[in-house]
Amino acid sequence: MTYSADSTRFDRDQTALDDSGADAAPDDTATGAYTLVVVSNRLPVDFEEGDDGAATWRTSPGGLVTALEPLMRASNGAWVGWPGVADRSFAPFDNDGISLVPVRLNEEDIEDYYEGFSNDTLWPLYHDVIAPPSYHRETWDAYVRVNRRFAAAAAAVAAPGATVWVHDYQLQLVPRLLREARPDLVIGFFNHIPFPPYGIYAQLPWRKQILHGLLGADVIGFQRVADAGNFSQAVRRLYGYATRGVVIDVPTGDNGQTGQSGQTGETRRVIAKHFPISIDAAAYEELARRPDIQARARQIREDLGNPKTLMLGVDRLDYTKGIGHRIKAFGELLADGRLSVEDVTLVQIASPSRERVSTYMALRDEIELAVGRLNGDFSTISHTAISYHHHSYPREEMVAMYLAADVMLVTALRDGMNLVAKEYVAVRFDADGVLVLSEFAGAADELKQAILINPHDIDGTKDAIVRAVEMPRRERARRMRSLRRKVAENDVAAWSASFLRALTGGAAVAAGIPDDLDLALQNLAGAENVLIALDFDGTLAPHVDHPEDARAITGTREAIQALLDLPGVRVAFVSGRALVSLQHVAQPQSSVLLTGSHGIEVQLDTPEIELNLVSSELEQLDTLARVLTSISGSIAGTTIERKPAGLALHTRLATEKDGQTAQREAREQLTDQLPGLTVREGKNVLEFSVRSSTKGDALEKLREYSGADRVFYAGDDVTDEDAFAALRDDDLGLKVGQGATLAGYRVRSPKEVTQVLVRIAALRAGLAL
Ligand code: GDG
Repeated sequence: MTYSADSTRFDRDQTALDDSGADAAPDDTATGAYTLVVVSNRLPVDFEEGDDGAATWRTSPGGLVTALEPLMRASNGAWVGWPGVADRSFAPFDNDGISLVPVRLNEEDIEDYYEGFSNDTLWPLYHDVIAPPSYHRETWDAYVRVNRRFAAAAAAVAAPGATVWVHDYQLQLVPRLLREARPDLVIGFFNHIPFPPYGIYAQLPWRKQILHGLLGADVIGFQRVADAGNFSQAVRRLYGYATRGVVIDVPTGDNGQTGQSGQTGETRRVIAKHFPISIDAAAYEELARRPDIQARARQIREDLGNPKTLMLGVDRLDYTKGIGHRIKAFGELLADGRLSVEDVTLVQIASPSRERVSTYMALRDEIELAVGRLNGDFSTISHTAISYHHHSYPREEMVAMYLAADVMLVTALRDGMNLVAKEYVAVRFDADGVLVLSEFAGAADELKQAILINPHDIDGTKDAIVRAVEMPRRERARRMRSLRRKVAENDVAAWSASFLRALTGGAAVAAGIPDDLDLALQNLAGAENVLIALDFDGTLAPHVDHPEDARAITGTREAIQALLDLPGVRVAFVSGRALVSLQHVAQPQSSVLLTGSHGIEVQLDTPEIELNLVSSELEQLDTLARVLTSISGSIAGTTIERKPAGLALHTRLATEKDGQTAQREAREQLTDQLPGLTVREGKNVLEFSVRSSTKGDALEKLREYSGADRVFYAGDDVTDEDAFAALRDDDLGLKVGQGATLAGYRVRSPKEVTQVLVRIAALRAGLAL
């Protein structure tokens, strides 16, 4: 098999994937049998060599295993990963009811793929270059080689049509490699660490190959909204693909080299969205309620001399965690006399990590020097300022420490999520303890009742620590209760379920209204003010060959009228069509609120269509018109069409060569002059828009305008995913038909949608049907 360093593609004349890890390849009995395959760098087990040289395996109880275990068992799942020991081959085996498929890594792979490219290039780059990333072509080659081996192992065990869920930055090429080898698979990817802003990501010499690799997935999950946004921006900047909210249109013919689609103009829809990871909150609480663990927590405090305040930091010894900043702030507080070593002790667990990477060796020296200095300056014979531990502890001991700690310090400079913050909250069933949390940790998006800090601001961090130490019991309890609700509602099972729901979502959809949907409708119908927002094509009206012929199915109009007749109900249509066209086909009653062109056009209880472009957008529109008019004036057969917030360049009547030239010219000049422009590619048409509005934006506007406290949204298309993404916990999303979705419910066709509308009206009117 041949491979070129600047491409992630397979050589097509070979049938097998990479066989350099053939000794790790699964045996025949396992091949192609699994309907759910998880792929991660490490298997969820630790290897131990018995005296007789035989392998024994101990489950490493990570959150991911806990979350996926029941699913894996129920759905015939396999886990593909490295068993954590170099140069050893193992046949696939069963551990605790899960099939494990080991991938072999030799010493060189570990050095170059894992310690090199993953941990010395991607890790610092993705964490905002807190440490300088290294860029070496040999380690990139190793990354590609090992990614191919993981993809080969996954492809070999996945059943036809199986779902494969790939995890984390070590395996970003796997989605594309898998798609090329096995187009039948449904492929998801989750990035556990941040995705950096374009200005930083752009440093990576292999930035296009990585994006191309990831875009092989159907759903790409991130921790934070901002991470997904950074990713979509990188895709726009480097490939020029159309992105709308969470949806990216990836041309199917693009080989990743040019960013241009093939001849067909066909695209594949990829969803890039945040799915914040969590923990098994109930399991942590259960441990915390154990009397022996509570006794241990008391013992810990006693052993430390019963300080008034015990502060705790728990981190892998990593430069992203801001351990140095924490120690500096604590040291200054002791020096200023705002805290005293008699009253306050900081316990710092720094679990050993990546000890062969030189940046980590230097970090350890730096931290241990700082701890030593601080203790030398401030500790007394009876009181130690920092109780520092460079080891790993069993989970029970961690829980006892969380229970013992009055203040938990999470001061990460950049962190995908930070599970320690969530674990601390889950453990504190006593509704006590204060969490000081860096706003640069993903957890800060959800845990807003923590004391949020910017760890670079040492004075601010010091003030936050003092505030935490002095916080009255009532405030502590109020904040902790609210934090606990967040973590309990969104535990790791909810996380994996929502990711997999978005990824797989329904094969054949049965006719009728399913029971769980009916229950949700009953719940919704009780809301004070409710907004019923509906996509039109494919949702109320079946798809037809000529868009102007689309009509809602019989009974829809009456159902909508019944809703309009009720107090506290507003009905809206949310369409991708231009409003004039929507009015033509839908012929809505006058009190129906209308939004068209994916939210660019709005008509709310007035005869006028609003199109509120701001002045910078009007200027862009002028530039756009100037560039396209000049291109179409000089290339025969090309025409331009004005759209509500943009222009389209049509090349249908031009020769193929002229058409391509016109499109290339337009792209090049406009990328240069208007980098923020949204581009959508269709068959023989290139559409540019100065506003990247989505149906999600439309829905937000309608929610605000109608003052609704609950929203119902029904849609069938991938552009409706933006609207589903904008729904809140109490809202109800209804997907019509098959395909990946973020909606909570699904029905088969417009016929069921009309039945649902009739049902809502009846429930609301107090009539049981
Ligand atoms: C990556 C992302 C994201 C630590 N020391 C011990 C120990 N731990 C456990 C903690 C926690 C886990 O390790 C660390 O998770 P974090 O989320 O804090 O950080 P990373 O390892 O950097 O994880 C991160 C995560 O992936 C998940 O997506 O949140 O942002 O960087 O569970 O409790 N556990 C035990 N002994 C120790 O000494 N038993």
